[in-house]
Amino acid sequence: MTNSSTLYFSHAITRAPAPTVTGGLRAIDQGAPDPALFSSHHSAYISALQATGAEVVQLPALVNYPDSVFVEDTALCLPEGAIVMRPGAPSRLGEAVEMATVLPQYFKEIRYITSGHVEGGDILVTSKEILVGRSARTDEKGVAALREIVTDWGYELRELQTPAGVLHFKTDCGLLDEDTILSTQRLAASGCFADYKILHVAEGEEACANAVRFNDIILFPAGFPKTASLLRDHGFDLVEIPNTEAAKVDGGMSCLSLRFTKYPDPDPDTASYE
Ligand code: CIR
Repeated sequence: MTNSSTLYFSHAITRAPAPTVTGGLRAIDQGAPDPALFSSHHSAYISALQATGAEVVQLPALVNYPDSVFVEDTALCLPEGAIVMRPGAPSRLGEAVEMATVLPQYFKEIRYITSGHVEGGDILVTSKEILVGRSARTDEKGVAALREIVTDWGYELRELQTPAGVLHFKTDCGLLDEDTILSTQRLAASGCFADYKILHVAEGEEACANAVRFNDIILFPAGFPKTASLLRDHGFDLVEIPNTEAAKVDGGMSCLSLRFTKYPDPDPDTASYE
């Protein structure tokens, strides 16, 4: 196993879907998710993470926060430390506060976005840079605050635009390996991935772009056969997870976890994960 912090992880944090997920935010109402079915999909997701050898932290449901199963939006996890986000959706601000109480067990340094708004779904970390899409949830001030922190840690941050009407930058893309990004046509057409190899999701299968590389597998939503075949033809090991319920509240594979490596050594520059 290589030591790439963008592909390989020792840990993931998840949170059980609350029964109140039925009231989760959504752009278009396609009916409420079924909480029991959502829980069974969530269990399949956790099992897939665990099967890679990772330790999965399973936080309890937060009934006061209907969208709290989508933990990705609350923090950005990097080898240097964790950054607590400031979600642009007012109903989700408290989720970040809750996550801030958990992160110190896993990170030696915690920083906070204290002005503007950023949601983790708008951030794609690659081996070269951190891409951040401005969106209805992530604004100029928030990106500036994030830039200050990650620049301090030695990263390049590139600010982009999430396509109009798309919830998050990563709604439309996902990292497959060091150099390859799965993207919708509408996002890739902006030229934002010119330095990467791009695999396009099949026409009509835009909803599967939010796939996640986690150790040697790609977590991929079930029901998108053309794109699944394309990825398998390129040698990727897909684990298909049912996602019908999360999709009703605009959630996908990346949203359901925070992924990181917990370094036994307090200095991430000298620590390694095999
Ligand atoms: C929301 O609108 O905030 C939630 N219903 C869905 C969040 C999905 N999160 C993500 O893409 N990172």
